[in-house]
Amino acid sequence: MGDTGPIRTTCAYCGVGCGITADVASGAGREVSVSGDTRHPANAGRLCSKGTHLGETVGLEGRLLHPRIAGERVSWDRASAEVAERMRACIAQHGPDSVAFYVSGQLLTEDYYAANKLMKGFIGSGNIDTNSRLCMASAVAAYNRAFGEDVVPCSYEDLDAADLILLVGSNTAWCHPVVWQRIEKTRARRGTKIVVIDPRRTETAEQADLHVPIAPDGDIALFNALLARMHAQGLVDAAYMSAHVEIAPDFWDDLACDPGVDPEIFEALCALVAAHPRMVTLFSQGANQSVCGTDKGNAIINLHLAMGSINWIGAGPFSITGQPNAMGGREVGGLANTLACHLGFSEEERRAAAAFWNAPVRCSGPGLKAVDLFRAVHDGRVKFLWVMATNPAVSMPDSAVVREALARCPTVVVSDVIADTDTARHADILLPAEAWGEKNGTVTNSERCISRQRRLFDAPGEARADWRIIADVAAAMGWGEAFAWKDAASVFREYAWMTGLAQARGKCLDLTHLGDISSADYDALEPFQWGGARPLASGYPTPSGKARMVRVEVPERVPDAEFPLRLNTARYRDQWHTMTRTGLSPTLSQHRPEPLLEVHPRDAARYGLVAGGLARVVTRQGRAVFRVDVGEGQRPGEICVPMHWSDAMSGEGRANRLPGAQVDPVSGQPGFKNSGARLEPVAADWQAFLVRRDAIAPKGLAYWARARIAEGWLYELAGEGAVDLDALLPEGERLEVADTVRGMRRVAVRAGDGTLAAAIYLTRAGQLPARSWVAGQLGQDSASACELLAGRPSTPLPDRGPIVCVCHGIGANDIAAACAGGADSVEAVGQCTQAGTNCGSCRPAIARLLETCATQPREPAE
Ligand SMILES: Nc1nc2c(c(=O)[nH]1)N[C@H]1C(S)=C(S)[C@@H](COP(=O)(O)OP(=O)(O)OC[C@H]3O[C@@H](n4cnc5c(=O)[nH]c(N)nc54)[C@H](O)[C@@H]3O)O[C@H]1N2
Ligand SMILES: Nc1nc2c(c(=O)[nH]1)N[C@H]1C(S)=C(S)[C@@H](COP(=O)(O)OP(=O)(O)OC[C@H]3O[C@@H](n4cnc5c(=O)[nH]c(N)nc54)[C@H](O)[C@@H]3O)O[C@H]1N2
Ligand code: SF4
Ligand SMILES: [Mo]
Repeated sequence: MGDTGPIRTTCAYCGVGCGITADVASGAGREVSVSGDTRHPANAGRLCSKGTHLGETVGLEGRLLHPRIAGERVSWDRASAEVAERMRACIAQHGPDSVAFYVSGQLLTEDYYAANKLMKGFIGSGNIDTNSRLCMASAVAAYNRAFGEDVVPCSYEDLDAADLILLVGSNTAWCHPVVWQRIEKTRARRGTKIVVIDPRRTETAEQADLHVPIAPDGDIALFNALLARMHAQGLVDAAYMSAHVEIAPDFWDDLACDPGVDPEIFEALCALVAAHPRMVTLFSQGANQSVCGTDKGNAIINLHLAMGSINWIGAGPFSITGQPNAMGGREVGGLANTLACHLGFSEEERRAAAAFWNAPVRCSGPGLKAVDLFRAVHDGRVKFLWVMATNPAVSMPDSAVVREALARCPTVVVSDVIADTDTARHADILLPAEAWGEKNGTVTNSERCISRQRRLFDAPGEARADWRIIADVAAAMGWGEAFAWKDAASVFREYAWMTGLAQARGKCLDLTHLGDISSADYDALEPFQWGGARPLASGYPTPSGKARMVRVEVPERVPDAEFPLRLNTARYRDQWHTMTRTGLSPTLSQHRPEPLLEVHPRDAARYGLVAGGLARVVTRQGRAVFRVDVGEGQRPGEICVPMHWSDAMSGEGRANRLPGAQVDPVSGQPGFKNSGARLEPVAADWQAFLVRRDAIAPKGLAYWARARIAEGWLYELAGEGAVDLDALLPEGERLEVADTVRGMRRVAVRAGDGTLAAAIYLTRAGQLPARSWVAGQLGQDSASACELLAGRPSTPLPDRGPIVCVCHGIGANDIAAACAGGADSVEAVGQCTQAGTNCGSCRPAIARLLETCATQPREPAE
């Protein structure tokens, strides 16, 4: 695109919605250097590790560049016509509800609007749902129940002003790192207290003033008990309640219950809440992803309403969103249970939408929610499924059924940026979409701030904007006039006008002032918050104008003798979901190169697991294999695995083989974080690691997982019996050593030009060399045969240990050395080693290492 100067855009990843300043190198390449946008209100210049390393994931590796039907490259005209034709035939034969779209909070608002309009306006079905169902649906339902509209009543500035911040089911330091840094700053400035309510001792929990290690789904008991205590102590805000809150007369009866946590911890929590009405509760997946997630949301909101801790600076119940545009999807109405723009499905609302769109809007009510939608695909009620910007074969619960559904469905269309995803493997028709850095439009972050994502590079191959892909199909269906937008700005203007329908019905959502925005002004649009900082301060959008306190009951706990452990699933700091993009970054892949099973020492002993060995998790739905990580961070009886690894990235490390499809009855959100499970050790009589230039999927092993390194891939492997090296190594000149007594084998393969093409290090009993030096030799020709087979340079390098600071490549051993040398704070470690001085995402990890060092006896001085 030539030398355009820095471009201001928004991060591709989480719902913090950080602004980015992107410097695109001139020339035809796709080089970009990324820094935080100091003028963006979400981050004021900060970026976390994922944002900082975005530049590593904009290459064309793995990209889907052309439309394909049954694997064959076709023209766009042919592809759009085929999608339209199959959809038309399906509707004609089986009715509109036999087609469905499954979309994503990673679409831009303009894409989302187009998809929703096509389905609900023209096709005539409510069957469009989104991965936000797996993410925010419970929070949406809780807000709707309490406020009469899906409105987040808080802003990030509340985090700057709060005296107390409760983090409920949120590993903020890893999943919303820039928000976390903001919270830490507030604490440093004004002594804000931080409470983390999470069964696991995460890096966030370690930094808290109080960690409340509740039982899985113990939130309702905790919040009900807390609220009952505040009521008993006369701390509810009677004046606020009588003016602004509807409450059933018997609400307080029998509310008090066992909080389910250590009495001392409960007393400490009560004291903090009693003393600090200027309190924000930030809640995330530990609250939402539960079969009682909506009730958890309302339990949290109840506390804020009762204490009057809402609608003033520094106070409120704040559901923090996950995806960059989860909020935009909620606003345009992309969930199956909204029609569009915060409208429901009443006759009157449907008529209004029909008039606005000049469309029939025949859908009579809400469509199928994600889990039900895939059930309907599975049992043949839905026969045409179009998946956009999400990877349900990996991210949906009970994925064996989801995969079977995809395999059975007569037509699966997938719009993605990557060619080989687990979901794309099931597609009949693949449509190449523009990726981050190419697409152009708007996103809304957690605090309702709308910002622009701007194009940095030309779209590669034939990739198109998602909204345009949809519009082209609509045109091929004969609805071209209603989808004749010439650019993203035109889509945005139409959407902005449509919010007038919400505004006219007393809702807060209103963007009509942008209905006539010129394309130039749209291009220059500065980030802005719809609804202002506190949109509910002037009244609640319910018929009475009051908020509602919803009585929620403590769920019963049913023990399961066959699957006695509780399985939790969570995220890693430097990976994004199903790893289709972050999995391509060598830097980001260092933090957790493998999927770990976190288990308490007591359970490890009980099930015969050893640290660093392998374990199989078994549930009613399936089984999966992980590397064992023994630690006190898990409560006894509970285990945790990461959600990220797919079949493309590992042998059996895909977490969603495990959870069942139980959902919250109100929101339809699955309970990903609390499934019955048991453990088995995995017997492997050899283990190995392999580096090679290309991606392979080894067969017949007990375990494998791959991680990106600079010049290729690093594979961890384990298996039983004989090893078929030919299946693992490419052709080339082989250097080999073997020690049959010790069961050691090492083979290095050199390409014709003398560079290292692959190397495998295998052992049946002993240790393997450090990965980092070997990984660095791939594609190089400087190491001698001796060095390659030894797996280390002739002049040994210090072993840095597991990499903690990915920006500067600083390992745990470097930090331990700094600590032994007298560095006693995160800052001091930064001064000695540089660790933690760039993006800061690893600061909690450094703090943890400092604590371990401090409790270990110092080596006597020499
Ligand atoms: N690095 C990274 N950041 C991300 C993402 C990513 O993939 N990687 N994804 C983004 C998206 S889409 C989302 S939705 C967010 C999610 O952000 P988070 O919600 O912070 O992420 P999770 O790790 O899924 O879950 C948070 C915590 O909930 C805890 N938990 C489990 N069960 C319970 C319970 O019953 N009660 C309570 N109180 N806590 C419980 C878990 O132990 C876990 O530590 O992250 C966003 N940011
Ligand atoms: N066990 C377990 N499962 C979970 C969760 C959990 O905590 N535990 N969390 C759930 C949550 S909160 C979420 S949000 C989901 C996320 O799950 P997914 O949405 O399935 O995860 P992603 O890997 O983000 O998938 C996005 C896909 O869209 C593609 N893509 C990226 N950008 C674009 C674009 O602009 N256009 C198009 N067309 N495609 C694009 C990517 O290549 C990728 O294939 O996972 C859910 N699943
Ligand atoms: S916190 Fe990190 S991942 Fe989230 S938007 Fe900011 S830079 Fe991107
Ligand atoms: Mo999410």
